[in-house]
Amino acid sequence: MENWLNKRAQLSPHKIAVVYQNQKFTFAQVLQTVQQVAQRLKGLGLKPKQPVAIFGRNNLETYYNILALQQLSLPIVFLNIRLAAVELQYQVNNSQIQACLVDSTLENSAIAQVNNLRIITQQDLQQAKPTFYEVHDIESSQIASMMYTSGTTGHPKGVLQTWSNHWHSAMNTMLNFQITENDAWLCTVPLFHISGFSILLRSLIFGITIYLEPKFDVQRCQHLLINEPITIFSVVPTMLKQLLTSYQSTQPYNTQFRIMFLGGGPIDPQTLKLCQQFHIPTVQSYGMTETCSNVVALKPEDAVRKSGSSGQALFTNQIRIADKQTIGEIQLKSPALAVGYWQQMELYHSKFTKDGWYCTGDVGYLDSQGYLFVKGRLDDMFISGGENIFPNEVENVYHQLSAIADIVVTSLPNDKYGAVPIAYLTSNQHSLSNATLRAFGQQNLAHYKVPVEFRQIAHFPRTGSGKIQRNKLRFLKFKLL
Ligand code: S0N
Ligand code: AMP
Ligand code: MG
Ligand code: MG
Repeated sequence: MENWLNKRAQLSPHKIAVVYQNQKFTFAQVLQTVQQVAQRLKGLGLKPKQPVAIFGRNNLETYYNILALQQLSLPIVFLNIRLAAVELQYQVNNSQIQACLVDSTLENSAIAQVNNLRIITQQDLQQAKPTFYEVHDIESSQIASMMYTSGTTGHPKGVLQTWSNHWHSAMNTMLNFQITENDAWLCTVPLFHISGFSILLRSLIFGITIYLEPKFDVQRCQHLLINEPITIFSVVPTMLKQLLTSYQSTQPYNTQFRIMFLGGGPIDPQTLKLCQQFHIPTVQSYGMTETCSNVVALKPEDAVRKSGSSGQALFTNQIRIADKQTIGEIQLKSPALAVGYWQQMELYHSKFTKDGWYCTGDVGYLDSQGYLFVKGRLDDMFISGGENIFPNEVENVYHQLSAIADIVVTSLPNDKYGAVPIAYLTSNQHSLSNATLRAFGQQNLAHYKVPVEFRQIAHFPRTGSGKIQRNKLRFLKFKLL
């Protein structure tokens, strides 16, 4: 295949590719700028094939940097800008990136504390000598991007997403949503997550406009949805809920708006009901980094009739419940399924059944028409505002403190984020305080992973074999630190 941006700029040069802070750029203009950035990157001596990281907010710099790396056929490692320096250090070491492109708002953030990393700032780019490069065709089986995901054991793993994976994901999404060139997509979800990056790729493939926003600002989004010809908006539950709280006092959205595309975590029935009351066309979906965005989604026309369901497997995907149980682990097959974990192929293969189905770790059931209902997780992972939290990762950080004898992190329901982490701990020291424990967490973890409460208990309830009984924790008497 030809490079997607180059192809798109040939097919629809005058179409608006991106709108950012009211500035509009056509695909032809985007290509021109991206070529300049790519020439400068070439001038900085980037080597072929070795991955390069992006550390950026949703802004034009990040947008152009991503597309410029694609001009140079370099695999992109997307780093989550909320991570702490130690977490970034692991991913930087593990991914063997040759450099990291940092946007100008983040130069003094955690990324600056990472060792052995070649950082390329926007200023470095501006000072670089433009150098000729050749655009190569896209090889479908090549790695386009890599995004880290944690697990119940071990370190985060780099999910390897190929061009073919992204292509299939986009095609399935197009078939389901019947996307045409008249669509326009609001993107406030991070480009470093598949929720956001997939929008950028769809824009290239379908020739549609992205409204790119640096952060999720409720009033700003309402304004855009009312006044701009936006037709689709990707949201996680916390974003949808925040939109609903101010919806009644706003005008209705523009008449072309047709899909509030909801994914990234569980949603409560009350919120879906409110969407119906307000006539907000909310379409639930189920997907993950490993499947390069949604693999299962409702059809827009089913949104109300099948409210609560995440929908059917998209055209080239298959889902089943493990061992033909009524409710059990969700397993799937999809050409959008990532091809591995970076340098941990054995671990990746261990996630498949003997007959080749990918085990998601999620639990659900299918109704008689094949509609999926997601009910929970097999492990302790939970989601806060669209970000995954693996309790063991947080516990391991706190185990470094000798004052803590034992610690267990669990989720507490939260109106805004769906859930937030809290910790139960045992300690023989009196000096521990919420403030010091939170400060320690914030040094070592992304802030959304830091427990909001620390509950000191006398001892942990355990099974005969000594395993902590997590389900009994919430009934214990505790002292709030
Ligand atoms: C919820 C968001 C928007 C909050 O960000 P905001 O308001 O910009 O926060 P900040 O101003 O930076 O920080 C303020 C304080 O809030 C804390 N904080 C920030 N985020 C969270 C959070 N998630 N949970 C808890 N606390 C949070 C900060 O730490 C700060 O406090 P202090 O000062 O103490 O540091 C933001 O978190 C956000 O954008 N979330 C969404 C992320 C996302 O997109 N997740 C999806 C990942 N999954 C996938 O991509 C697969 C699913 C998928 O592809 C998909 C998903 C949705 C829709 C469509 C699809 C699709 O299939 O295409
Ligand atoms: P990530 O690893 O960040 O890509 O997050 C993917 C995870 O989000 C899935 O494995 C699920 O646990 C969760 N998730 C995604 N969609 C839904 C949904 N519709 N309902 C419940 N959980 C979901
Ligand atoms: Mg995951
Ligand atoms: Mg905020």
